[in-house]
Amino acid sequence: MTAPESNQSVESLKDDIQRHVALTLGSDPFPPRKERYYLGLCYSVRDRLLGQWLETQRSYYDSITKRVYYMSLEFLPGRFLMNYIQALGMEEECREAVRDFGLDLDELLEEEWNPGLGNGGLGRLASCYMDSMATCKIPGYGYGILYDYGIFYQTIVNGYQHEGCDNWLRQDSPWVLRRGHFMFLINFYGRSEAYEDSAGHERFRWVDTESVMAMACDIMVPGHQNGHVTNMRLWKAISTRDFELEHFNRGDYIGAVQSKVESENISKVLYPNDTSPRGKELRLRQQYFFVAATFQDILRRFRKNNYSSFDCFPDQVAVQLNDTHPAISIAELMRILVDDEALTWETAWTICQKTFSYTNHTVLPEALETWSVELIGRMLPRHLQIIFEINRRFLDDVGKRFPGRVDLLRSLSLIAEDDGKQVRMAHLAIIGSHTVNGVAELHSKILKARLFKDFDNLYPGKFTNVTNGITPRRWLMQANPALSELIGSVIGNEWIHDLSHLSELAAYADDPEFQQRWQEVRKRNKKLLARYVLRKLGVGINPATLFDMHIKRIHEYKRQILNVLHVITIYNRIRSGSVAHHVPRTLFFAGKAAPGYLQAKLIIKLINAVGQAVNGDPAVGNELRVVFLPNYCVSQAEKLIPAADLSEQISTAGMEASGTGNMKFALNGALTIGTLDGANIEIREVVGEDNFFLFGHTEEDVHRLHSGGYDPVQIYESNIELKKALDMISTGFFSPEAPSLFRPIVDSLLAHGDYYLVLADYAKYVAEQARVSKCYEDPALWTRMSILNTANMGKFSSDRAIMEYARNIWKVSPLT
Ligand code: Z15
Repeated sequence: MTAPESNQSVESLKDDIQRHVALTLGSDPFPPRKERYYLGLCYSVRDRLLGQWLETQRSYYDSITKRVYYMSLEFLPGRFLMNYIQALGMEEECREAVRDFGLDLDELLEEEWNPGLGNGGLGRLASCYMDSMATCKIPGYGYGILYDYGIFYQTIVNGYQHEGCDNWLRQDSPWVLRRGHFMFLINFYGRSEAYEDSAGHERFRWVDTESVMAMACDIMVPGHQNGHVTNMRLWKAISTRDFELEHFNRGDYIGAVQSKVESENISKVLYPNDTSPRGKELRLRQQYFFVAATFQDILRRFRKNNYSSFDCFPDQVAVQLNDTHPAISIAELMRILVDDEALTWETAWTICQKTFSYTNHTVLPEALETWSVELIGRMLPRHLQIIFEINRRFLDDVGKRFPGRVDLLRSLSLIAEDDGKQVRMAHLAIIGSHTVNGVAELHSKILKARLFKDFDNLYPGKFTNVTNGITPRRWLMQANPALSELIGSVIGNEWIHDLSHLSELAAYADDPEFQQRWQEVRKRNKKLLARYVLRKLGVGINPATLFDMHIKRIHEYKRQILNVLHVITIYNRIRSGSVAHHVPRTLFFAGKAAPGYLQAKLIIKLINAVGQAVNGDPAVGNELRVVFLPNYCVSQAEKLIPAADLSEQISTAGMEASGTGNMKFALNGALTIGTLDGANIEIREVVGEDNFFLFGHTEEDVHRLHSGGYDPVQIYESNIELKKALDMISTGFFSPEAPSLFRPIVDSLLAHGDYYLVLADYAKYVAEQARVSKCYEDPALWTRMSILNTANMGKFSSDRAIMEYARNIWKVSPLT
């Protein structure tokens, strides 16, 4: 595949770019203009992948193999162009081709808008998994929604987050292939009607529905230089003709257009809440819309192979539910099999359980999805009936196995009765699946021991773990070319498709010459980032300082506040001249807050206010700088992570299911300061205790403290530095114009019990940060630790994770 073919030459590439500029864009190729040539290059690269894509898709049909359907309401692929170029192995050719036109490839790449079709970790994980499915040649597809508006565009105005529209399709994307002929009808509302079939059996049908069409839009996901191109199919809502006609017939033209617009709203916008569903009707409509469209596509492919019976459906189809967002799939497949295909309930249920598997991504109680019975009953009346029937049979069974255990029935039921009747989507996903997995060892343990304990007792063996992973193609090769080259120069390039090869680097950890080259690369990355920050924010930062990064969604459980308290503490020490082992630091914060999450938005304001005070204080000089980078996204992460010295992974133990940013940092040679939470634990295990900065209460401690006896006020009273920092926040030191502005933050810590145990971990955190500084003062030690982090991160490749899913859950093997 890497053999130079004729269309891989620089000359053919140049011809194609100019041809596309002229004949696809209808633009004069002279003089070469950046935006036009960027698109010309996109189309030329796309041409070279399309053939491989068609061939891959054809090979699936020829071999009639079992396929995986990765269903996710979110994908965060990041920019495509470089990913496609490197997958084709054409980076040098592309550089040269555009250089001959007087252009710079790296500048062209910056023209591309990030497709923000996800919120954070969950969406990015889905994209890493697509990359690995393609690279490992696991036959399958990603399914989701093509939102017109992705995650909002964040700006910071006067220290506050402002949300803007992310109209990413404003310019037609060359990567989205619209399949206007692939349309499925999707129904909503109406009612379920009983009738008698010809054999005299009572059956049900869904009637008087409103409908909308789902149009397929495809995006290619190439494997790394293996000729395999996986498809990501995203649905877009298009109004139905019938729907319009009804109004037109009544002479109601405006009404017709209005209802058309309304139905197309389904795929209009991504909900911006990471880990906190809001129970909005349109969101449920999105979920069912994409589920119903995907199942019509799955059935279309299944039928094409002329199977005589549905019994072999699970031998052809594995459906992975990325969180509970697509969990209504279980009721949909039951409806199809029972109502449309006339299978018995028992047969249909067996097929369902053999088809689905479910990944849980959180144990935060507020994140567990429920939908009111009222809403489901109105929007999906037949599905509600099916859910009730699933529940009835399930509870019957539990009742027989555990007679008299009413408590058990209540805790396991699909229906929660506490605050109005609610359907618990996680329970539906668990009982409708053959396997349920958590995303890191600790997380999976918590699922079994706490959150879903009764289910685990009921179905021993159903719960399992697949620790998350990240793709080394994007997160090392593409994001960090300098480090990749250095690594390649000593151990070759096998690591790109087998990350365990990085372990060969360990032999060089103490080699002074290698250490020096390692430091040079890291220094260069830091300079590049400094230049970017200067360009974007007009703020000058010093690459000689320790780059300390806390970049992720803003959420109380991720404890950005703990970091801020440390910053204020250092600030106070500098001002009072009592700095022990201080190393000049630059603190980077980045991340979005859900627009309705007021506390998180106030945290952003506080970070910026502290930054303003610190950066503007002449007493601080170059000792400490705080920057908040607006609009964190995949391509910003690619710039930040390779320049980090220190990675902040400081969530309250037990609350971060896995984290994947933690893996990206360690892979790029940053050291982690972190709690025993999520995948941090496994990262520390492989990189070694000596190469990780650990602090804080354990998950068991947290559990105990939450059961009673925790007194944050007592900690506040007894720690002078902590008290001082909190008093400064609450009395307006950082907000002189509005002294009580940050009171809600201090109140959550002191008056409302400090649920996230910030105060409980403060002292240990500050002490461990001092150890960080001390290590940083010894470059040979730090560099050794850094190299050993990269060297030992092989386990965290998403290739490893995907192969575990394939072998243990999906039962599919790679194509040969
Ligand atoms: C999300 O990004 C995550 C969990 C969720 O329940 C939702 Cl709705 C969104 C994250 C976890 O917080 C993070 O720990 C994990 O690494 C990531 O999913 C991928 O599993």
